[in-house]
Amino acid sequence: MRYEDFLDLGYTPGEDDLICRFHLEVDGMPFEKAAGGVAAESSVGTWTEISTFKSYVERLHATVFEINGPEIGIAYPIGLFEPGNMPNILSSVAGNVFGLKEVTNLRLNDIIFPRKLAASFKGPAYGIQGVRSLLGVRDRPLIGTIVKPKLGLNTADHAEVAYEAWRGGCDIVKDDENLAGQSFNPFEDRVVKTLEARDRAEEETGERKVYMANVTSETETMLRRAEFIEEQGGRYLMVDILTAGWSALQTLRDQDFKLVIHAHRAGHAALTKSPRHGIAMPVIAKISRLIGVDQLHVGAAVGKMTEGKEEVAENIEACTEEMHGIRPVLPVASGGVYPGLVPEMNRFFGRDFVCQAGGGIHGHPEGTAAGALAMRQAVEACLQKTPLKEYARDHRELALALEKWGEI
Ligand code: RUB
Ligand code: CA
Repeated sequence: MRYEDFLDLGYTPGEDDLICRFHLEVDGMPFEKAAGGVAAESSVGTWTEISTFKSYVERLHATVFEINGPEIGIAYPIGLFEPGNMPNILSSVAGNVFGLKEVTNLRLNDIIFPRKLAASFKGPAYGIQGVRSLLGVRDRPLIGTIVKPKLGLNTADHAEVAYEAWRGGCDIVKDDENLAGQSFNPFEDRVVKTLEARDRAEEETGERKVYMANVTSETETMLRRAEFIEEQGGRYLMVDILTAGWSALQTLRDQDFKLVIHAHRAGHAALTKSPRHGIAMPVIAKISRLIGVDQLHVGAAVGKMTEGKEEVAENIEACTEEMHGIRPVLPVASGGVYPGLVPEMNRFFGRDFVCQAGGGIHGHPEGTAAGALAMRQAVEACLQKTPLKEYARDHRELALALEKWGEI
């Protein structure tokens, strides 16, 4: 088959096709031929016609079925893929194609998994409703923090910062993405001491609190760490899905630990930041959801990171839209969040999200507990539909936060 043979604009994808939508830019080859080239290289073709090609192979070829300017749609027959094998699927649809010489830019903007292929993955064990039941918080956004400074604190101080955050009003405390088992704060000791702090905070506040220890590591170590969290009475783990890798994530999910999986996406911008090349965040979100994370960073829309509202809305949709009955993933808003942003985030995200702030809590003039309380007050003000400034009149912690960081 020649590249041109992978093009059929009259083709209507069937329910067993996997569909990918790409943004494509070409140099030195007609656009349609290059589009066919992408379909060829990501399915059964190569750059020249070959004598080993059998007629029965043809039923597996991908088809360019849609071209709208630089946007193309490709349908892949399900038989091309091994069920339950995410690396295999991505080695096809997001593999060699990025390197073709005539393809100057290529971005995988969307992926739609057929039901049968989706059913070969576990999906989230908890998802939005599971997390809400676990925490016993039904009617408001969850409030989370990252222990800061992100690296360097010793174990006792780490646990103390976590305790202060819970005491002040956080539901969730997490490690940062690059904290693992460094010598200044070893993993097991940290889990033990931070869970002790959690128990203390639960007793004092009467609220359910959770700690997300970062297990990101080589896969075997990661599994041992997850097991350790479970043994110690933890309820959550966090993992950097991209640096750990899809295969490791799948292995972690497939153990069926009784732990909620929080997915950090550190490194995603290397794939997602260019609008013309790479892999879009909704694709990463759908892959993570299929494999089975329960909550995922989607951007804050109004914080310190580059993604604007339109992009974050697409990320949220990928986490929550109907997807063959697979549980929705809880969106986590993070990156430069502080109390003054909460009303805008509330309008944008609705109630089902984790409002997560590091600097915006630990940077409070009166410390971590006051910072957590200010965040809680901002959320309460929104639930009562009271403007922050008005609420701040008799909520000192919120007033101080607004004074330091302002609001939008
Ligand atoms: C937030 C934080 C998050 C990143 C990435 O800290 O540590 O890991 O910002 O977030 P702070 P995302 O609140 O101090 O900015 O993946 O959501 O962009
Ligand atoms: Ca971080």
